[in-house]
Amino acid sequence: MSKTFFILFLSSLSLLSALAQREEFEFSGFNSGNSNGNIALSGIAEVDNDGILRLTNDTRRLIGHAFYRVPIRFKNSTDGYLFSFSTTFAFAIVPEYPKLGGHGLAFTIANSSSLPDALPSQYLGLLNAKNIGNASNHLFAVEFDTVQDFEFGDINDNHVGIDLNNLASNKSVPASVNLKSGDTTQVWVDYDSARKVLDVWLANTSTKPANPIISYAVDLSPIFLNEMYVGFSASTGLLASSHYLFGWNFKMNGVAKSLDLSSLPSLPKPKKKNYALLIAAPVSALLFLIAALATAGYLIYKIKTADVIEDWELVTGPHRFSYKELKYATKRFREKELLGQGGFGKVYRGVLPGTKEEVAVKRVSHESKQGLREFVAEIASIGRLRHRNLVRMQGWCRRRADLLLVYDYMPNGSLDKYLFSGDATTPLLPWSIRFRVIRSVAAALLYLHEEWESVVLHRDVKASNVLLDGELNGRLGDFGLAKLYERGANPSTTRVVGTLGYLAPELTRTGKATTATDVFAFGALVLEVVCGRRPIEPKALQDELVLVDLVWEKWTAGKWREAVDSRLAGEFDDAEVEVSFRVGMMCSHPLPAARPAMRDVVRFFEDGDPSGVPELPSSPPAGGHFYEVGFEDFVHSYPSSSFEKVSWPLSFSPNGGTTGGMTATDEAATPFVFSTVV
Ligand SMILES: *[C@@H]1O[C@H](CO)[C@@H](O)[C@H](O)[C@H]1NC(C)=O
Ligand SMILES: *[C@@H]1O[C@H](CO)[C@@H](O)[C@H](O)[C@H]1NC(C)=O
Ligand SMILES: *[C@@H]1O[C@H](CO)[C@@H](O)[C@H](O)[C@H]1NC(C)=O
Ligand SMILES: *[C@@H]1O[C@H](CO)[C@@H](O)[C@H](O)[C@H]1NC(C)=O
Ligand SMILES: *[C@@H]1O[C@H](CO)[C@@H](O)[C@H](O)[C@H]1NC(C)=O
Ligand SMILES: *[C@@H]1O[C@H](CO)[C@@H](O)[C@H](O)[C@H]1NC(C)=O
Ligand SMILES: CC(=O)N[C@H]1CO[C@H](CO)[C@@H](O)[C@@H]1O
Repeated sequence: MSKTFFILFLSSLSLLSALAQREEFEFSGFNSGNSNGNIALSGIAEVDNDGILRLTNDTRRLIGHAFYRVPIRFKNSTDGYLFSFSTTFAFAIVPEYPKLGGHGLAFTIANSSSLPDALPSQYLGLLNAKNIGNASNHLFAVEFDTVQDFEFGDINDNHVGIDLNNLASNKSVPASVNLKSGDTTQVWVDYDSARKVLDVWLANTSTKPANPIISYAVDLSPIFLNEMYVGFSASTGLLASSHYLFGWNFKMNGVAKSLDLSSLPSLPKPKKKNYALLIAAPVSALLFLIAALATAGYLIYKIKTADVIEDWELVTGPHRFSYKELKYATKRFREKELLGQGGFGKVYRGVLPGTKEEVAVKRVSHESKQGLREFVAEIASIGRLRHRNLVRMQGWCRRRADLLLVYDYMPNGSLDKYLFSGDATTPLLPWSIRFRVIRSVAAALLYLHEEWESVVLHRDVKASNVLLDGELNGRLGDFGLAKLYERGANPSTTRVVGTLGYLAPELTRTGKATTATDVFAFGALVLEVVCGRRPIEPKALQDELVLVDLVWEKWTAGKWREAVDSRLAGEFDDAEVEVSFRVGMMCSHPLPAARPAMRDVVRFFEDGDPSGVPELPSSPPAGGHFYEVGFEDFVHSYPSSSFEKVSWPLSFSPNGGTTGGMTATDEAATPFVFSTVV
């Protein structure tokens, strides 16, 4: 063989490989040996030592991008014909809170490998508010979205969507696996340019399922330029997840190879016992050990599954229920007994075996054993709170990571059902009852803040936490529970737990709940009850978005009657409504010091004289708005309370529908706990 020929042969080989590299690549893990510097990272994306590519961690409002460094030719430059392409990749989404994802990850093909103008949160690091839907974006994305964003018409909080120049998906379906599970998910995306069909498969295994979950007939030619960058984008918002990629294959004009999930790097799993030593041991010793282990294992099982009894619990005996008893009462936590579900857990109806008394049993899970233990210690005192306007906590039971709280059963459900359900079977609450409910909640808060032996903050005052008893008196439920969630597994972080619209502005900044933040939430509740509208109504016109602003406007224009719930048809007591408006506005003041104490609030209501309530300021305290700005960007993402269809904790869900995929309904299933690391 001549030397020249050999060199020619070599150079054509390298030419071929250069071509092939542009058209096909396979990464099993992303450490330098595998991806060889071919991945361009931007935002906070990084590759760790195990070769896992992390797009974002669980800090709020982050963006991470990872793109194949060189652009890929997608079109024949002669005739502009779009080629077929195929890709498969493996990812995992690990949310900060097990059930609340934030926000998601997208396989992306774009005219840029860094998307410099993109925003985090609901924009997924792909677009921004200005360029949404613009045909000059040339953006193709397959989104794996874990937040239901109403602005973009998301179908639920666990979906796969095809996005063309837009974040309102052109096609979307519920995901066939739980994207927030933290487990590795493999995705296959194929575009067949001859048939003009885009297919997407999804599985938590190495095997491609028989049927795609999306098969979408679409001509992608207008979206694609001749050369485009392929990669991934992920973002976090007020809620956050860590987004990981483990492997990625891509091929033009062919089918990308499936990934073998077992050969990819994986996230550290909780440690399992290592039995390797046992196998090496002599048979007799082995048998002996097995017997010993089995006994020990059984004992450990017995201990672990036993109800956890704290020392102090023995002292306050009567409040403790046995797990068995509650299991029997709720018919083994049967779905049929489910009253509702919220961010803190599910609520079941139960009938106590001895007394045949109806109770509501809330099942709370928490990631941190320590947090749970501390909280349980507090229940001992919270459980002693007694007031006619509080839902009585009868007792509790702790079993492993589960905490079961037993409350009085409230047959008439929660206040939000009456205010917003909009269905004909739910009676409209007349003004007299509304006023009574407001006053009872005020009395309950006064008791918690000032009348008990120590100050108890409620932290989550809102319509769905106000329950109605048989005589339609208001009773405040769920006191103190939010506190459990402010402590994460990591004690150095503070979380804000609450519901958007009821959260005082300083709370989102400082993360510190005070009596004034409870008062703020109470103010939002009062206005809500008077106006029959949620504190934040994303469906409303822009300037009617925030209820307190709307009321302020009507108030200063002297037209406050127009703000009263129109369904009352003018049947209300003028003085009572006026007092309620004044108190509601005062409590909603952006400055905590300007809000009244609950003692004053109760007095204003008792006097029933509008002139007894101090005059409101003549101009809105927060530059043109009553409510402080800065919330806009997540108002769109978390219209939490506005879509909350679940009356929780202790009430009937109006339609049996619950959040979190417990029952399949079309109802908007939005996380209604609004939480963040401050
Ligand atoms: C997440 O990444 C950001 C930016 O690199 C960093 O500031 C933050 O500390 C990280 N958060 C965690 C929880 O590691
Ligand atoms: C590009 O299009 C031209 C004209 O139709 C055709 O001759 C050529 O084979 C195409 N190239 C590829 C790579 O498909
Ligand atoms: C694609 O990006 C390049 C480089 O940023 C830019 O010059 C070009 O105008 C873009 N093309 C389109 C159609 O946006
Ligand atoms: C779309 O984007 C282009 C380029 O950024 C801009 O010139 C044009 O005005 C935008 N169109 C719309 C409707 O916003
Ligand atoms: C995708 O959806 C957007 C907005 O919903 C629409 O303007 C666009 O025409 C759709 N594209 C295709 C190819 O259907
Ligand atoms: C895979 O997903 C199915 C639901 O689609 C689930 O039942 C199963 O437990 C998952 N398997 C693993 C290993 O995560
Ligand atoms: C309005 C409403 O639902 N009222 C009910 C409240 O609960 C009592 C006792 O269960 C019922 O009799 C009422 O009809």
